[in-house]
Amino acid sequence: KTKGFIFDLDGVIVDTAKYHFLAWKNLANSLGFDFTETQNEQLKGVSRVESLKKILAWGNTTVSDDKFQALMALKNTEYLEFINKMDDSEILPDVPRVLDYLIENNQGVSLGSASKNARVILEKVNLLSKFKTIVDGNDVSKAKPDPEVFLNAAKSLHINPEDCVVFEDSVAGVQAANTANMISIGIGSKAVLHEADYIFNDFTEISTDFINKLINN
Ligand code: B16
Ligand code: MG
Repeated sequence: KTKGFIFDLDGVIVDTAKYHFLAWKNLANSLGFDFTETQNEQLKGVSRVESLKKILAWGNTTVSDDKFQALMALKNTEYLEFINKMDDSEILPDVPRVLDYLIENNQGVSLGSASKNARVILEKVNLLSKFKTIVDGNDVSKAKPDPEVFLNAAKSLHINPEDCVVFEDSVAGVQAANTANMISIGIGSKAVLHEADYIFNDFTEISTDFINKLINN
């Protein structure tokens, strides 16, 4: 049977979360405040606009619409400086093994990311060709935990949502997958991702047996 396997990007395929954090932190600092790594969890999987809204609220800061746009552009410029230095050494462990196994077994493989920079990142790490379809921040109007991104990915693969599996590192993304009626696989800590159907620290813990079960059940 052909199932759909939808991969989140940031935190699942590559650890760009650290670059988002650095760039947002610098932006907050330039506005005269700071935020913690615990607060940063709430930015994972969340769109650029929603991220900036949260950060400004943390700093009790309000800005005009023009300034808001300028701040987003500033953050993205700094973020892209980190992205431009990336190469395939930044792919998280065993991600290529799992991708290749799914492709060899004729499964539908799609990207479901909130990032508007998804394509450029996949190009930098040389994984663009592995994905049959890509749904990213340019294709959706509602941010995770809304299921739109994953439902669009299922549609792009011509596979029913119930036959899709989502790999996610964020709470918002796990919730989006659950709402979409997909199998949710959390990549990260059990304490954070407890709403997921299955949780692994990383892809090295995902066995061929486990993938076969997902394909065949
Ligand atoms: P950009 P994902 C998400 O990517 C990140 O987790 C989130 O922190 C970021 O704000 C969002 O992309 C938007 O990214 O500014 O590049 O459009 O985890 O959904 O792959
Ligand atoms: Mg993510």
